[in-house]
Amino acid sequence: MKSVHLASWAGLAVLVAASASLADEATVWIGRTGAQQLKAHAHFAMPFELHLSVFPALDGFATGDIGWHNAEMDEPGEDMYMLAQACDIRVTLAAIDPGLRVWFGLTELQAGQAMAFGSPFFDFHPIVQIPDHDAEPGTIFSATFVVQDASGLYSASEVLTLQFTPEAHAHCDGIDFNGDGSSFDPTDIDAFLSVFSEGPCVPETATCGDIDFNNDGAVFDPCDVDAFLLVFSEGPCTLCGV
Ligand SMILES: [Ca+2]
Ligand SMILES: [Ca+2]
Ligand SMILES: [Ca+2]
Repeated sequence: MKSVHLASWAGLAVLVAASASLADEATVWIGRTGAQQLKAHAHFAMPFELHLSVFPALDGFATGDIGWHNAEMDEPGEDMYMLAQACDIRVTLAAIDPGLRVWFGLTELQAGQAMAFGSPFFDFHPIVQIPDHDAEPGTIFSATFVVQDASGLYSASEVLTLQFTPEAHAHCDGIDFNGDGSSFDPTDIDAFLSVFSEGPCVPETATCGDIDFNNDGAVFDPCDVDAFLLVFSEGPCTLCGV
């Protein structure tokens, strides 16, 4: 089963790569300087926000949106030039923070391992993952990379540091609102609505949760009722039940 899941998210990553337009996608451009040194330039704002993972086999936050692409034009003003066809590009993961993962195909890269991009043209979309669903938005996770040329034509790049953070997202409480161990129980709806209207827990002897169900800090907010009812009907946790 696991291999089926892995294959399906690998396929999804390919789809992501195929559907994104180059003009506006997040890109790491790989070229060379006038002095024949490899150069990698990240063309996106950092820290790069990771969305909740859409990959069935990957927990937490993940993206395949960042394309690693050969430079497509010479830009003398940036000291950035296109690569020769003869080069053989490898990108080594030099270091990575705990809590961050980089997947190249089905392989989770370890520090010191390289992604083989080969000669231009290339456009690879390694998947970057923060597996901890509870990772705090704003926490920065870094990975550093070095670009090398196995053909020996170009010298190694300087270290490229990429920073990632989990996006702000709704994180709902459990729907066993009265804490009796029974979920998907209409009594929990009664209990939630009762406490929401400043009434007692249902049953009164139970200990109910707090009414900031979506944990956005706002209480006595109808959005918490909507979010509760949506999660109760097996929908996703959203900030306002939509
Ligand atoms: Ca319950
Ligand atoms: Ca809460
Ligand atoms: Ca709330």
